Amino acid sequence: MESVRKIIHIDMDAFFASIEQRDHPSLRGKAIAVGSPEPRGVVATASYEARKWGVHSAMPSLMAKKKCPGLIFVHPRFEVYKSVSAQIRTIFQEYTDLVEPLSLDEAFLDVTYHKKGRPSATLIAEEIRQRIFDTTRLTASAGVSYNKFLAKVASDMRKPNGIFVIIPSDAMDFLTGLSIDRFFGVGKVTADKFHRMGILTGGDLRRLERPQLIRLFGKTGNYYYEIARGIDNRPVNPSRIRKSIGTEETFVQDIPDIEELRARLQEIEDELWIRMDRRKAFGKTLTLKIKYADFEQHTRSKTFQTFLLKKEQMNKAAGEMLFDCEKELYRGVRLLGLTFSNLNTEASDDAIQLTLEF
Ligand code: TTP
Ligand code: MG
Repeated sequence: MESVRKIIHIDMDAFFASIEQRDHPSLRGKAIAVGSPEPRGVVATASYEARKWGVHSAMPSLMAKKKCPGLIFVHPRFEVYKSVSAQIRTIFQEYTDLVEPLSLDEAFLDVTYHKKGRPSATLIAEEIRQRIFDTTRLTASAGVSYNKFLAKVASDMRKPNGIFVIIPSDAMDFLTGLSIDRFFGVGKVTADKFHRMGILTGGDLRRLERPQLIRLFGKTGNYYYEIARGIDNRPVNPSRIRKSIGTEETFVQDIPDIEELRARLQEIEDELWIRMDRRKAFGKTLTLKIKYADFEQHTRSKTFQTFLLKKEQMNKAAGEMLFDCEKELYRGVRLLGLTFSNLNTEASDDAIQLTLEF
């Protein structure tokens, strides 16, 4: 029999906002947004008091202010957020070396074999939450299960300051009733597609066969098939946070024609946008890679002041970069690739400057 793993997902509650409320007692109990109140600014995160009014991450500041007239905007202090992030990671490391951070405020821990000799993963998760609170005066929520997918979904179920455990024998029932929007790895684009097909819950998803899902979603169809059944064998990978997200395609035959290349680039753009969406990521730098028939490779990059929040912005930039290479394309193109870097999920100082264009 395969051994069952024990995975914990820890996610800090309203991370930036809670830190601001901790450090500025006058903000406690108030509806606050971390971000810039400028017309083009967006909310990085909102306190739970503000969320009651419908304010949430990535919402344009103007809209947030309309929804919650008393909303207080607070400027971000990245150095502080990073140092709290380091504090919680030090705590995680005391329990296991298998720690995979997903962003500043969340991580997976594989505690199947761990350093402390505690009898259960749930006890470890509770102990970690307590340790985080004692050290930082901030609350975290935890999900505990036998794989990453379920642990991640679970950590959202009792937020804030809660813990939720999914044992193997409960997983199917849990997933049957779970809204498809809450599935980790299903972004807004895919959720909308599922909705249009009448798939609203895990139970609905489970009615689709594997070949059908692969036809609809490519390789990711396998992932959807498996998570609907509570299967996720991805290991907790203690490498660092992803710095870029990209996709590329090698063509069966070299393509010398700009119109055809444009069409192929569009497919790559669609795929990249889905990948970004799945991880709730936005990027500032877009890189186009072109490999010619003779294997010579060129890249072109464009970096923007603010995150590209709209697909049309990405399409436009990618199209322009391809057009810049027009004179070379007659050589025949073997491969096209498109990558986003400078991601908001990274710990960069400008992660906050998610700014919308109107
Ligand atoms: P999240 O864990 O997604 O959100 P949160 O910790 O604020 O709230 P929750 O209680 O629901 O976990 O993100 C962690 C931090 O990352 C968040 O405090 C601010 C930042 N962030 C952005 O800057 N932009 C974004 O779009 C999102 C989603 C988060
Ligand atoms: Mg969080």
